[in-house]
Amino acid sequence: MSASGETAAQLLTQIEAGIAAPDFASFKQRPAKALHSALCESLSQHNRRYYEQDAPSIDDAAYDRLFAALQALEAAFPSLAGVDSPSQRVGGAPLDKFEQAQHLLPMLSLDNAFDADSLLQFDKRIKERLQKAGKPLQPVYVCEPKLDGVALSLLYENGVLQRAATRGDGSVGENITENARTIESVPLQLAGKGFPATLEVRGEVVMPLSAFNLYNQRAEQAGEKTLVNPRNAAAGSLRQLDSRITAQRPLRFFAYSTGYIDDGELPAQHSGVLAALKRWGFLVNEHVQPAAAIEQGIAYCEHIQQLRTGLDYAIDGVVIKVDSFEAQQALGFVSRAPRWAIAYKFPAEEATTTLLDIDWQVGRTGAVTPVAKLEPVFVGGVTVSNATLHNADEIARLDIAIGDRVVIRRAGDVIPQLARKFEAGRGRRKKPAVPAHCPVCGSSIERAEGEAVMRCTGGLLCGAQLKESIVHFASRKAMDIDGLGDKIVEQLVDKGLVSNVADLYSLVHEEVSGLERMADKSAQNLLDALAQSKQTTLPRFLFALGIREVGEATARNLALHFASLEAIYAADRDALLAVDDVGDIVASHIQAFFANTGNKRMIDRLRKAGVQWPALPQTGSNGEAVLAGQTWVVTGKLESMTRDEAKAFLQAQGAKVAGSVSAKTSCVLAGPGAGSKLAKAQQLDVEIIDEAGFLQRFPEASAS
Ligand code: JCF
Repeated sequence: MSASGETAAQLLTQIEAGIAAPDFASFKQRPAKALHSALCESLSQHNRRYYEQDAPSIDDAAYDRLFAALQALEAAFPSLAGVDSPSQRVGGAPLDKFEQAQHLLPMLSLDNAFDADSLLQFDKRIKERLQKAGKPLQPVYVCEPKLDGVALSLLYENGVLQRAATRGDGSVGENITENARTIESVPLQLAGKGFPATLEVRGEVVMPLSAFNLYNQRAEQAGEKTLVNPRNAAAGSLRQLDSRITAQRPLRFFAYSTGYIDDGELPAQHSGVLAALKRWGFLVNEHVQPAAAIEQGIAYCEHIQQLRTGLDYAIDGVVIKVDSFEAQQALGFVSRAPRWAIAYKFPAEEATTTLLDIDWQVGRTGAVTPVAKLEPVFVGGVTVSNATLHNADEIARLDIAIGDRVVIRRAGDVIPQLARKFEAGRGRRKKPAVPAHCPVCGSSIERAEGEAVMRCTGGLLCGAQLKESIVHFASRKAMDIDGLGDKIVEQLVDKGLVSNVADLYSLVHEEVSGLERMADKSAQNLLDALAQSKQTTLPRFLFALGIREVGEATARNLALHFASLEAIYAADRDALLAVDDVGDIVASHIQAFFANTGNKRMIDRLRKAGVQWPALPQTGSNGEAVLAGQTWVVTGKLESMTRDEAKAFLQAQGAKVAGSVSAKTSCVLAGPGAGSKLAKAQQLDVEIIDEAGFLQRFPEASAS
């Protein structure tokens, strides 16, 4: 009962109707708590009705009244706001960028199986290994639908959500905590008891199909941008710098496993962990089932495939795991994929349509690739009007001609493929001609002996190669120039404003604002983004250069190995081959790139324009990273960098960074507010260093 004698339910109805504006300050604790629960429950229900069922039962004004009441109640009783409340999920001020987040245990990937036979082999391998390890031979499996969304790792300390991170490369992801907080099925505070003090929870974020369809229907009516497919919708929503936008996207988090834990225990089986996760407040997929033998697992795959079209979320297969953690441990890993789990992928969906034409597209490195232009056809959840044909040999192999009926195949997120000819067109069939000259710049096309790829010899004089290389240069993992997408690049090149990436940095306001669909404000934003991008890192810069076969990982290895661009210039073939990931072919591409005077001039111009990066740490005289073999723990608040930045720096020096202190810890970097970890370090007599001491020892840390 409240101060005025109403029950929570009655009060709620009155607030919703706008006839009661209670003075919460006069409430006692108990009725306040009861009303708080009722408000939370009601707001969640209305969210679901609005976003997923398209059946709102109240208008926006009534919803706003309920929300305002919740906020006022929490202002009067701040202790209520700490628990799982919709008020904690509205999103906050936009971020400039996402910080890096180091996973305490790597996020795993899964090996794939495409048929029952591969599942039988999986089972056989497991039994053989278990036998060698002296473990019971008949493993129990756990099967679950494989959600087609975005992987997320949640870190809880003492039951409170500390951080949410995307998978990234499996070791380091992006810190998207503010966005994850807006997802109702992400507990801000764990329920129940018995969870480890430190707990990483892994799972998948999806946008329910009903919510996705509804979102697009509403966006279309409002003349706004629609979302491409539910997976992209989930990924795009999680990557918003403005969490208030994420808060308006109907996302759902399903937990499927744990990562690092400390100070606590988990059940001895995967199925037990899933049950525990449910008790702690997570959604766990309702179709999870044990299988006493692999044959049951295979039957499960067929069963789920039947269910697939009736589900309200996208799935692309089934995950089968060994239930016992003891057996999992005995089985171990091959690189990042566990031997104790496998992803059965559903067969690709196919559809028949007509081949209208063949286009030849020129990529960043000059590769000329045929693309089939198709009569639009709906397959695998999207409408497809282009399909890749890989190369000219593929056209011959498929024996296709314009006007033929062809089968299109699309699996998951991959580019649609032209699988085979279904039926030849009538009359004299027009066989596609293979061009001898670049369709964009007219330069001759070369095809190396024994290679399938045809290449335009125009280099950066070819408009297509130039455009693609600028788009690559500006891309998120390269120079990260926000707002420099393909439409803008197209205009910049076509107008002759940019004929080299270095030209980007001499663009002026009038030139940019003169482009189509470029308001004054966006022009300034682009110039600001260009200016900002000048402060970069060596790995990003190397990747941005677009050297053939030098992807993000190779660029990072090169940077860490040589520590400076000058050292890479100076490296001979053997020196290059000593880098992880660099083989003969990559080494040749790197040497050819830096031997080219045009490339050198471009790099000089970029550096003159102010493109720079902090010096990288030198490796020790033995060539090993300075902190190789050490384990560090970072805790408390830091001033000159975030904890994640400190962790990334330590890792770049070769240290392992752990989430908890043990006797094996080499050193603890502790800022103000460090709690139990600091105490434990003192107790174990582990070296402790404060931020000032850390910066004295590693002055370069504050710049990285
Ligand atoms: O649903 C998924 N996409 C999914 C991915 C489910 C799982 O149980 C997974 C996973 C990726 C890795 N388990 C692992 C170990």
